[in-house]
Amino acid sequence: LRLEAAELRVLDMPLRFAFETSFGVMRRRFVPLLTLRAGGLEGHAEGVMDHLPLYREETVPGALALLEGQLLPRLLGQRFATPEALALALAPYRGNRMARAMVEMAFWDLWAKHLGLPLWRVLGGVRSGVPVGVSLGIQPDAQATLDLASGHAAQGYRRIKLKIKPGWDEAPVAAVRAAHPHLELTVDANSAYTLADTAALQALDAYGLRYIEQPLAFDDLVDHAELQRRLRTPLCLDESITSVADTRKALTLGAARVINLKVARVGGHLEARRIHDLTLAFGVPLWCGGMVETGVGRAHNIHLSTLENFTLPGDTSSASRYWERDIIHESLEVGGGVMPVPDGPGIGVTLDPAVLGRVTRQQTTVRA
Ligand code: OSB
Ligand code: MG
Repeated sequence: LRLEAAELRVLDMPLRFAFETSFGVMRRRFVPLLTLRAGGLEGHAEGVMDHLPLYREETVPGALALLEGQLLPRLLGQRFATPEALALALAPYRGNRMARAMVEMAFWDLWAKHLGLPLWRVLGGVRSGVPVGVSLGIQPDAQATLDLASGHAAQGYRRIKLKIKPGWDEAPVAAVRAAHPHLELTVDANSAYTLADTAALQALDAYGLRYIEQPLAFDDLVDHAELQRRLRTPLCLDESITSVADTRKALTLGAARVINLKVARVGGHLEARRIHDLTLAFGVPLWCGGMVETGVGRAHNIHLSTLENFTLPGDTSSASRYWERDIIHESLEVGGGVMPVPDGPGIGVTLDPAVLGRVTRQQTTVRA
């Protein structure tokens, strides 16, 4: 496949509700969307970085400058026979994994379309529907948290995850657990705690949580290992895992017993599959995280979630939760706690030009 051209758009996507985490309140997403063209085919992927480096270091302006100014001009005009060949061209570059993932993932979509197969088949997936949970933001009080959790449990979501922060942890967890003794329940702190908060985290041991997600620093493994020794509840790492090397170190240190894998955080599907294979060998379960993606990013996540070791419910909840109108024609909706895997070629979803026209704020074409 000879990469002929690339389109880079920035979409302005207002959320249907404000999503509050320990690091801030998200009301809209500025979504960088990349389209690669080759041989009459198109491949799509979105970036999951934010305008500000609140989750990890990457930013939308940084990614746009890197892609437009450096990466795309170097790649366009070249032929890549496989995703592995493209990955070799990206391999020398350090960090910037969300930006690199945009190119890698768009190429996988192209590649699978070129083969005439759905992406999940090309990746080696083993299921045509994926069990999912839902991530619920910080609410004004415990009653509001309980109402929201009960509503989503009734919709069939297989696991409820509550966002927490120091001073807002045991209260919402206790409220939801009291009403739902058997619900698969987890919490996500997005790096808001330190080892000095050990007692507050130990208090959560009483509620039978499946795991506590990323309590400590985004770039830490050592303190998580220490914290895990002090807790009964398994730790799950999100922000700290950017590569298979990180994963090996985390599992060897005992820093996590569960991994949240986000393909767009680790540089793309090849690195995600290496992490998948490593965790399988370690006997550590995986689940697929989300970054409030549009249908394009969600579709990539869903295809990845079909691999064998994704044994815990992921965060790919229904697109209609976040978006009044998604940018794709197909609807990605959960039924009975299961998200069906799109079965067309590639990621199996197609862009809706009318919606795209309304939400596109910037658009650049880069040619070979
Ligand atoms: O930590 O998993 C996270 C959203 C934005 C940034 C970080 C996270 C999240 C979520 C949302 O939890 C999951 C989703 O995409 O629905
Ligand atoms: Mg998380």
